[in-house]
Amino acid sequence: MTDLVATYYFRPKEGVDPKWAANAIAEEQTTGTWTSISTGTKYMQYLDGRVESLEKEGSGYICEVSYPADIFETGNIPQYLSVVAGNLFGLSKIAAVRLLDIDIPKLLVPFHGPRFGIEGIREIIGTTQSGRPHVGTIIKPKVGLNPKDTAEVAYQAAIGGVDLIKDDETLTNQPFCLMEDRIPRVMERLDQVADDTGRTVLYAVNISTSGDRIAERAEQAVELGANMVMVDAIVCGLDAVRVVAEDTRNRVPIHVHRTMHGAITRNREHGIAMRPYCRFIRMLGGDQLHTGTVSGKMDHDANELIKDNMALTETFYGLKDTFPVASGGLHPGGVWSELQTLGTDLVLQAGGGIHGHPRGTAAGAMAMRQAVDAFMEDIPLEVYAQTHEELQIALATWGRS
Ligand code: RUB
Repeated sequence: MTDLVATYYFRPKEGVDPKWAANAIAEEQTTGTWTSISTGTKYMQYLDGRVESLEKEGSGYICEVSYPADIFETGNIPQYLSVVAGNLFGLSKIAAVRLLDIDIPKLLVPFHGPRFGIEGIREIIGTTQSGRPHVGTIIKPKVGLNPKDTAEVAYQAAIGGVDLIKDDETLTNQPFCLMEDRIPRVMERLDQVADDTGRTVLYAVNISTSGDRIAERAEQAVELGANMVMVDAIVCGLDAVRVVAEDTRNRVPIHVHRTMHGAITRNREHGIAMRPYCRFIRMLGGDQLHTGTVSGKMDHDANELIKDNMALTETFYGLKDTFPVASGGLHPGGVWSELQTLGTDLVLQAGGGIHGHPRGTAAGAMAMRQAVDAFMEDIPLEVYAQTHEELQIALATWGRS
């Protein structure tokens, strides 16, 4: 296969022929425009987009459009996006259009993918044998803690049993919590946990910033001791993931958050589904990626989510897997549904669902781990909770979801 095939859902406006609409997408994104032009030559025809299929779907249609590999500048992700997800969203005769998926040929994937992947991260945490899901937390409140208090919250979560601690998306390097102070303090407390328990806990430092500074910021974070970095791939631009992944000074896994994605992915008829993002972020080198929960606070479609996670883990040109992260309103009472639906190669990440535990952060982390243990031992949550107080309190506080 040398073409990139993009699958779109679209709904034409009343009276508009769906075949015309599908062709309009293929032409707008390749060699055509709204009228015939005198500047076209026969040579450009090899760059034409083609409608490969068109089928009715609900109140709209699904079409596959193939784009010849030659239209792409190999490795230029902004340019890839301009072709498969460019002007088409604004065509006035098409009421709604959503990019559902992309099938990308190998020659357009000159990337190394995740450096660590699921396997590499499991090795760091020590869960290769058990294969248990990882538990993570987002420091809460999102912003407002100083470096010392951030480190204390991180310590409590780590001692309670989380595998991963991360900054929230709006915390970067503000004066009230500078990286140069925050990172050493958090890492010192995590080292203490390692000394006391023998467990390594990752700290994903949010290095999201302007494109010309992000590699330097990743390096700074790693020099200060960070053992993971976090990139907000949508607000930074997807290519930021590649910049950090390919920087040889960055030797730590990359946690990819997707703040702002709801503006693009949420509408089932218009925008871009999460699937193409999963494929892009995996090839660009994201070691972990938020894809959503089935029980949490964010809108989701379980069928899409299952396949999104598959896109991160199925065979793909020899690249390593990306670890899917379930996050957003997660708490111990939701753990069972997450694992039953999404499997155990999953990072279960809870902010409020840990720090909101009536007995505090450490107890919240313990409750999350107990919920995971219950699932892994196939003991119903309520039964397991009878002998695990932290879980019992969590279930009494938030119930099951
Ligand atoms: C979760 C949180 C994350 C969201 C993002 O906090 O702050 O940023 O999970 O979700 P809490 P997604 O656990 O308190 O809800 O990446 O799925 O959009």
